[in-house]
Amino acid sequence: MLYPQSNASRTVMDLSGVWDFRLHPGDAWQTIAVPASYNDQKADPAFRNHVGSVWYRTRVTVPRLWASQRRFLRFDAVTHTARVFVNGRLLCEHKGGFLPFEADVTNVIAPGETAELLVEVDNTINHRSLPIGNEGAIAFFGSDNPGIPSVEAGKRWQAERGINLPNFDFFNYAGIIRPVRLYTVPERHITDVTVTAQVDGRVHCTVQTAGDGEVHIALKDAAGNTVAEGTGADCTLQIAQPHLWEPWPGVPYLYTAEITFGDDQYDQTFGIRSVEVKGTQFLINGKPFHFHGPCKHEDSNIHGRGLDQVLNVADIGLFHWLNANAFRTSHYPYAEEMYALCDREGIVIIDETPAVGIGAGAAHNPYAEWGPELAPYHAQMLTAMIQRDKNHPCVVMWSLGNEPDTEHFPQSAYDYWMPLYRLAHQLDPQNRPVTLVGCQNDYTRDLIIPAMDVVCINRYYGWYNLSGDLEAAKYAFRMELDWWDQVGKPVILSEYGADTINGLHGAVAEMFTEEFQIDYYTAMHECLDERPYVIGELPWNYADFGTQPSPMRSGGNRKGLFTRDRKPKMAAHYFRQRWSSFRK
Ligand code: BDP
Repeated sequence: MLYPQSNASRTVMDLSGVWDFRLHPGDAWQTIAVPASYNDQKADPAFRNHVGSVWYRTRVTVPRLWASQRRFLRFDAVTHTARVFVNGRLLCEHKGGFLPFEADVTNVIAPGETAELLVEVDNTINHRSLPIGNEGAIAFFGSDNPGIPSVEAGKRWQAERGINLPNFDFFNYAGIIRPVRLYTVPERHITDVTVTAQVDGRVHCTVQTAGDGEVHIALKDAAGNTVAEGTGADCTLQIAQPHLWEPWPGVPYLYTAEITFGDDQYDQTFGIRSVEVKGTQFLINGKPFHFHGPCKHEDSNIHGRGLDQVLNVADIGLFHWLNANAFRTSHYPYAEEMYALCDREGIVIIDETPAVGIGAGAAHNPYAEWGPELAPYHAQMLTAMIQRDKNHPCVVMWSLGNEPDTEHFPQSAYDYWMPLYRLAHQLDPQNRPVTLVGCQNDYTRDLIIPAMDVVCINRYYGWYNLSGDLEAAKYAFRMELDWWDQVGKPVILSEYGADTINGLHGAVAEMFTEEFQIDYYTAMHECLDERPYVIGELPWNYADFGTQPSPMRSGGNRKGLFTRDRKPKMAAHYFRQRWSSFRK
C-alpha cells in the first residue's frame, strides 16, 4: 500500500488533532489526541486499564475543490481492531494494530459535505490475535498462583472481570496510534510501485495502476537530476556510475523514481544496495556487515505507542551518538515515517511482524491448538508488512516473529514457521534474508531456528538464567555458541540485557546497578568477540519502556541503555565507546 503523498497530482489532508472519545457507548464525549495511545492521556485507571472497545469521533469536510478526484481515507495503524463508520454507516473493518488500511470514500462523502467519522477501536488480544493475549489470565509473568485455591475458578473470575493480560512484555497500548488521512488521487491513478535495484545500476520498476494508460518513469539522483528515463509499467532502466546506499557511517544515497501516469504522479524513493547471506557472513554491497544497535520499542511517556516524529528524530540521533548502525523493530512493524527516516540516516532495520507471545513458555503444544486459525492471519500480517516496506533500502531482513516456543514441540514449530519463511522469500521482490527470533531454550532440540537464513537468538545468561553469576553465564553462553558454530550460519545476538535502575550504584556490582549492567555486557562481549560467525549484537533495550505491572517490573522494563526519557545510563556510554571502534 503506497504511503500518501502530496504533489502536483495528489493532496493529503491530515486528520490529526483533538477528537471526541468515550470508553463506553453511553458515556459523555471527552477529548483525546490523535495520533497517540489513549491509555495515558488521562490520569484515570479506566483509561489505562481499559479492555474492549472504545469510540473515537470527529468531523471531516471534503473540499469542493476535490470534486474531480478519487478520495481515500487511510489509517496508518489502529490497535488492534477497527470498525470505521461514516455518518453511522459501516465503511470498513480491520484487524491488526500495526499495519495500515484504507477505504475509498469517493461515493461516501460528497464534495462540500461534512461527515461524521466514528471509529470503534478494540484492544482485545487473545490466542487468535497478534500479538497474543491471555484472556482471563490470572497473573502476568511468573506466578500463576493467585492465592485462590482453584486456579480454574480464578481464571473464570478474571475472565468475567474482563481482564486481558498480554502474553508479551510491553504494555498493551491502544488506540489510533498513527496518522489518519484523507487523500486524493486522479481517477486513473498509480496503485503500487515496486523498485528493485542492482549495484551495477540496473533499476527495475513495476507500476500498478487503476485504469489504462502509459507509465513514464524518470529516475532522479539526490540533486534532482534525471539520470535515467523510460516508459512502461514494467521496465528496467540503467543508471551509469550509481551511488550505492551505504549504512551509516557510509552515505545512505537515495534516488527517486518519479512515476507519471496520465494526470497522476508518484515519487518513490529507493536506494541501490545489495543484501546477501554468504556462509557465515551478512553482506551489504558485497561487504561483511556487522549489526550493532539496541532493539527498540515504540514507547514514550504520555504518547504510549503513538507516532512522535520529534522522538523518532531524537532517537536516531542518539543511535548515531551510540555509534549504532541497526535495530530490530521489536515486536511489530513500526510507523512508516521511521523507515523513511532510517533510509535517510543509514540505519539498518530488521523488520518484525507482530507475532510475539506465540507459545512463549506454553506447557502445551500451541501450534496444534492455535495454528489452524492463527497461521493464515499471521501470513496476512507478514504479507501486509512486506507489501508496505518492500521498497525501503534500510530494511535488510524480515523477522517472522519473536520468541515462540520452538523447544517443546520442535516439529510442529517447524511446520508452523517454515511456510511463513517460504512465503516471505516468495513475496519479497528483493528476496531479503529471513529470520525468526528464538528464545532462551534447549537449543539442541530446535529445528526451526537453525533453518533460518540468519540465526537470531535472545539470551539472558547472567540475568534470567544463572542470575548475577557472570562467570557461570559466560561458561553457558560459550557452550551454546560452540553449538551454533557447528550449524554454520551467521548468528546475531538479537536480545541480551539486564534491568538497571538509573542512579542505583554499587562499588561491588550487584544486579540492577548501573555497574552490573556494564559488567554483564562486558562478560557477554568477551564471548561474542572471539567468534567471527557472530555478526551482530542488539542489546535489549534502547530505552526503558512501559509494561504491565508485575513483581518483575519496576516502573516498566528497565533494561534500557537510556531511561524512558532518553537520559543515558552508564551502559550507554560504555556502548558508545565500544561501538566507536566498530566504525569503518
Ligand atoms: C525477551 C522478550 C522481550 C522482553 C525481554 C525481557 O523478547 O520482549 O522484554 O525478554 O524480559 O524474552 O526484558
